[in-house]
Amino acid sequence: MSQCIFCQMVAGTIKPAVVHEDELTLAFRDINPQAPVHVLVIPKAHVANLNELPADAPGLATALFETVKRVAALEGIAESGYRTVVNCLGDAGQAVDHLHLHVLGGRRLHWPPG
Ligand code: D5M
Repeated sequence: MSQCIFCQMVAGTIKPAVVHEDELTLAFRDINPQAPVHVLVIPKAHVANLNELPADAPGLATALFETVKRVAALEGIAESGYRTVVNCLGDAGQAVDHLHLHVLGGRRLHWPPG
């Protein structure tokens, strides 16, 4: 079995609080929310980080952003505004080595991030 915790969610052996699922992507609530809405959007296929997103699979990037938009609508933050963040590798503090897009909203977000 994969050691990757997000792959185990895709496989169903770990059950997150799912917000949306489709053929290519899964969206679930972050276990350590930093805002009233904090959802992670991942590709179902294992991609370690943004650098590894295959250039020959442009549909996957589109699918990820379509899921971000869907999550924002489902969570009621599409009109008020939200932020999408991808942490890539060490200096960004990437903690889980499976590409994930954070969707944050439901409060006024500060800029720049830390
Ligand atoms: O963010 C990794 C994020 O993954 C972090 O915000 C916590 C979240 N996380 C870790 N384990 C879980 C589980 N089991 N359920 C839900 N969310 C989880 P990064 O950008 O890598 O720093």
